[in-house]
Amino acid sequence: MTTHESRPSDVSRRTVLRGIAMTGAAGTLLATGGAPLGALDVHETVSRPVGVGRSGRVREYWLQIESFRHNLVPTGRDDMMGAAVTGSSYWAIGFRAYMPGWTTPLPDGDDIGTNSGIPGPTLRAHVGDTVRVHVRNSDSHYRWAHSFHVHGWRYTPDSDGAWTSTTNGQPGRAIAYGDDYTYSYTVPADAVGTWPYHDHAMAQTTDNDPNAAPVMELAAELGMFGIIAVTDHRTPAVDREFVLFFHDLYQADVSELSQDFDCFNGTAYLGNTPVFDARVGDRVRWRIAALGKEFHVFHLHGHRWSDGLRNVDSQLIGPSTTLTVEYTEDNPGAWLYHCHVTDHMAGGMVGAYHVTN
Ligand SMILES: [Cu+2]
Repeated sequence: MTTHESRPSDVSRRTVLRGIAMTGAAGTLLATGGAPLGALDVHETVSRPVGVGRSGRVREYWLQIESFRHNLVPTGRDDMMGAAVTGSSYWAIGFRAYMPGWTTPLPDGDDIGTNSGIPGPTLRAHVGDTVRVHVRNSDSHYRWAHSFHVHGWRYTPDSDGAWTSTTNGQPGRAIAYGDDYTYSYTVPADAVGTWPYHDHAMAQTTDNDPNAAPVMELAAELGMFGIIAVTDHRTPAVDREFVLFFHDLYQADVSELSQDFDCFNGTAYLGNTPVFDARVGDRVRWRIAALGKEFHVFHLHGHRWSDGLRNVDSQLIGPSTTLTVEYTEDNPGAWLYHCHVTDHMAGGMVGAYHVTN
């Protein structure tokens, strides 16, 4: 039995953004047929339902940090307000997944998601696994030092990836441009769930002004983040798994932007943000995370789920916290998901969710 974890329906748009020619209708799983099965442990998850993987494996991820031009609003339109949006392109930085040795980028897949860089690839592990993440810094635009810092997995200080002035020079805390580093983790039983990962190196500024104050985790604001999904033998199999990252960019930090943008997965405004699809009867899971300095409310129209204590249709999420939302789909229609903080809705945090019979 094969269970699809996700169907990134925004795949076509995202691949166009990356300038990589790929064919396939929106809503279909792209490129899994061409995936290098067996070359990477991570691809074994493709053919297996979520939550029934073998444990005790060594999983290897090869991530490259890359800088690239990125447009947060590729249509130039806000379909909620019916308004034009300009000034939404900037120099982004993101993590992309590669074949071993960083030879070639991995294709988009239902395990890692769209390998566009924002968010970075979804990293999956099973309780009992050992994970090694090889990170190469190819940030050719900014040429900043970067790091890779995870939540959820267990690590020693050598794999913390957190820079301070007093830890300067310690392994993995600030990988210089052109260098690489390998981080190692174990996945204990209490790691089951959804976690973020992100850059945690020194503060930076995008301005050349030497008096500009450096911004903590500016590289994460520019796109260096992603989601970690940890399962065990009790994790229910699902038919759809959606990854949704809440994040914000500020004109004060990125001067070429025309305004602040409140984003889902590197895009802002209805018509640009991811379109998620499901069918009635599907078991659905959303893995949701946030970074930055805002508190958000994940709200999904036409649906309710349990937060563990009560039934809800809205849940609060703040910097570095996550939500794992699960339900059985029972309500067909064209729905909205959005942040219920009104300023954030107006800044682009609105998307579409389509349920068919
Ligand atoms: Cu919000």
